[in-house]
Amino acid sequence: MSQTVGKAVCPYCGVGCVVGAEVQENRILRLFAPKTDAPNFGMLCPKGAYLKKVFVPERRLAWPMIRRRRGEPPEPVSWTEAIGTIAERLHRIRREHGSEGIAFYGSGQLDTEAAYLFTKFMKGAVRSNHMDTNSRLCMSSAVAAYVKAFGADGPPPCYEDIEHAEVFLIIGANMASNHPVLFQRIRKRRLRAPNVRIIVVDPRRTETARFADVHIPVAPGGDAALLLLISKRLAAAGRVDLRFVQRHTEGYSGYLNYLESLDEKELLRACEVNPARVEEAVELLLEPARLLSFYCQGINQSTSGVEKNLALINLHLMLGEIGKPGAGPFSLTGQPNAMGGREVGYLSHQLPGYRYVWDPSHREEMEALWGIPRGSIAPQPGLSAVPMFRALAEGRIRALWVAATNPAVSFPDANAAQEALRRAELVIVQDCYYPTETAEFADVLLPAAQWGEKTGTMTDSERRVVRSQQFLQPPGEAKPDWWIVAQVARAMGFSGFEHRSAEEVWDEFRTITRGRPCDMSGMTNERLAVESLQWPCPHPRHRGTARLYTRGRFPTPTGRARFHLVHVRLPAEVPDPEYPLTLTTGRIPAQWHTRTRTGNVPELNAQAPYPFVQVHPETAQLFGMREREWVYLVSRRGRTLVRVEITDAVPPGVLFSPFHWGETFHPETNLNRLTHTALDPISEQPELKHCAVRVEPIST
Ligand SMILES: Nc1nc2c(c(=O)[nH]1)N[C@H]1C(S)=C(S)[C@@H](COP(=O)(O)OP(=O)(O)OC[C@H]3O[C@@H](n4cnc5c(=O)[nH]c(N)nc54)[C@H](O)[C@@H]3O)O[C@H]1N2
Ligand SMILES: Nc1nc2c(c(=O)[nH]1)N[C@H]1C(S)=C(S)[C@@H](COP(=O)(O)OP(=O)(O)OC[C@H]3O[C@@H](n4cnc5c(=O)[nH]c(N)nc54)[C@H](O)[C@@H]3O)O[C@H]1N2
Ligand code: SF4
Ligand SMILES: [Mo]
Repeated sequence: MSQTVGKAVCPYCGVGCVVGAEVQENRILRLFAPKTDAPNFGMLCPKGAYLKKVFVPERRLAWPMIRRRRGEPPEPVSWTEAIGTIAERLHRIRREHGSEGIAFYGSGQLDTEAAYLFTKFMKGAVRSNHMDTNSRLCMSSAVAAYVKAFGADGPPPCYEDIEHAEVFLIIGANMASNHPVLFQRIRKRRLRAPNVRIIVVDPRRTETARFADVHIPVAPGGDAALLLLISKRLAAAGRVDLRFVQRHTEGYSGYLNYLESLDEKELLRACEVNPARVEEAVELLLEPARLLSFYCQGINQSTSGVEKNLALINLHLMLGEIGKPGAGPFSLTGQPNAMGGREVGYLSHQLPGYRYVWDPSHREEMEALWGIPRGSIAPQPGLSAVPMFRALAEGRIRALWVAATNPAVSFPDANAAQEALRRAELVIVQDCYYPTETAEFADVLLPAAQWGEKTGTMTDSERRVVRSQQFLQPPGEAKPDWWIVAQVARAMGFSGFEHRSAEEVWDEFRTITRGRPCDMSGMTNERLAVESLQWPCPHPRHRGTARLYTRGRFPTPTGRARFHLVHVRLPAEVPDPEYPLTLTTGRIPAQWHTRTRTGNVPELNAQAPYPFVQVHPETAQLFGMREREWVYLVSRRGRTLVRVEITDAVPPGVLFSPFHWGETFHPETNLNRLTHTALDPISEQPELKHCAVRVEPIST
């Protein structure tokens, strides 16, 4: 039997490692990391290395299914029936409630082809801007801050900057756990260049923090105060790149006045940090050195996430540490195609190619490109994720199509999210696994081909666009996501969805980016078949762009980057006598989100078998908690079961628990029953990182 070799981007984190597979008779014989392929050059972390084990036939959603009556199990149907039912019911809802009765909630795990066609379907054909994704819970604050400061989204640096950086500032990111292959590059850099220094800002002493020269255990939510304090000290010491500031930025003098007006003691109190640690960080930054910052959910998932991002960007602008090798503020993307989703404009205020629904010229351009009548695209942004679920609960939105995400577990205030799904008139769930917690609420289930089973394109954290080739046949009737949405669109009578392959979808999308900041028009299918490229890449002979803003010109009206004033704000919910502890949430190395995939891999489950909570010894003593005991964590909104792990890696009064285990693990586990839906006012990203809780024994 002939053996073939295929390559596909790892379906987990935004590092975007390329994984090779030797395949025979539709089975993977061996996985490997190709030595010459960027960005991982032969490296994989355990999640990527165990991908062979995720093909568990009995856990796959392999046929379309319809649930005839709520409360009864769904039954397999043909694609014709599933698509016909969806088309008919969506048409009816549109007739009775208007286009705005229909919403879509997607994911950074869809490939670009699928995310683009869903955007075209919702915003161009259905004409509802109620389209949002789990990226709202993930990076919307980072996106908003990049746009505010630089005029456009997109991380300016690239991975290779790791090999040029002299000081790393890793803030609100546990890279050793969540971007492990990239962190491996930082480790190597540190070991090879003894002058390199690493500062880690995280309330917990994580694996990442253990590798740091300076670990600053900031109080949960205290990052803006800390960054302002560091910036104030550096400005006072004259450590400002005045040439850069004067030539390439605006708003500095106002910012400097503001920094000078701040009271150091108040800032210290707000971030609750030992002054000696701040001093150490300032010392490391005093001498000019290439500064590369990595950041993620510890500063994004906050009611002042945009401001925290801006505080960090201000620091880079002040030091002139951007647009040159080894420098820049690098927002890490979480999911493999979160960046691609940004490019196709899948958030409720966006259109493809970094265009916006509120800009009349952008709407007109898209209407012309899509060949739809002028005025088709609604001018108001749709509802973002949290308000969308609220509208669903209140009956203002009637139908929700969910693809490649499991909001019953990953959404803040999961009780309320589940109630919204329960109240919906129509829920469509498109996934590759079954059962999932969200599938329990589905009226129609659509089986998606998964990693290795389809051809598609994704963009990683460094703007690198990588093509994955199909090397396995999907099980049963499972189909690529782009095919599914195209079929539904056609069944509804919309034109512009006649594509016959992922390549045809890509060709349409890439031309739409022409002239835009994320220009990918030079990335032809022929090129992507043999190489990966970083945007902008504006013509077929262009070699792609490793770094943005190397000439100090920014896509703002004046060409300058902008300083913004940043305020110190408390998290929305802080401890009180009834709920005396701060809960922060996140991830661990061996599990991926809601475990639909990693939960099938024995080797990964063995490393992380149960939901747990990290508790400081003093807190454990105060509240009578014992090691390995099962307890309830309780907030104003709900409760969940966790096992106690006593460790001084968390500060007193702060608990940490990962959100990986939902109700399919145990009916009483789902950490997001505790979290709340307070939003950042600019990005509308929810504050998943902080809520107030208490601990209860399981006997009550
Ligand atoms: N193994 C694994 N890897 C993953 C994922 C996964 O599920 N599993 N998910 C992927 C996705 S989608 C994403 S978005 C990324 C997320 O990657 P990260 O952002 O690194 O992940 P988190 O664990 O959510 O949060 C990071 C850290 O923020 C800290 N933190 C909490 N509150 C604060 C605060 O107020 N300030 C600061 N400075 N830090 C704080 C937490 O202690 C935690 O260590 O990971 C990606 N990689
Ligand atoms: N408390 C708390 N909650 C959080 C976070 C936190 O830090 N703390 N982080 C938030 C963040 S940053 C994120 S990104 C979200 C992640 O949360 P989710 O998006 O819910 O995470 P997953 O479990 O990865 O869900 C992806 C689903 O898509 C399916 N899937 C995988 N590949 C494909 C595909 O190719 N096609 C289709 N159709 N389906 C596919 C999987 O089987 C799975 O059911 O969680 C958010 N929730
Ligand atoms: S580092 Fe991320 S992309 Fe690379 S193998 Fe691990 S999970 Fe996959
Ligand atoms: Mo994420």
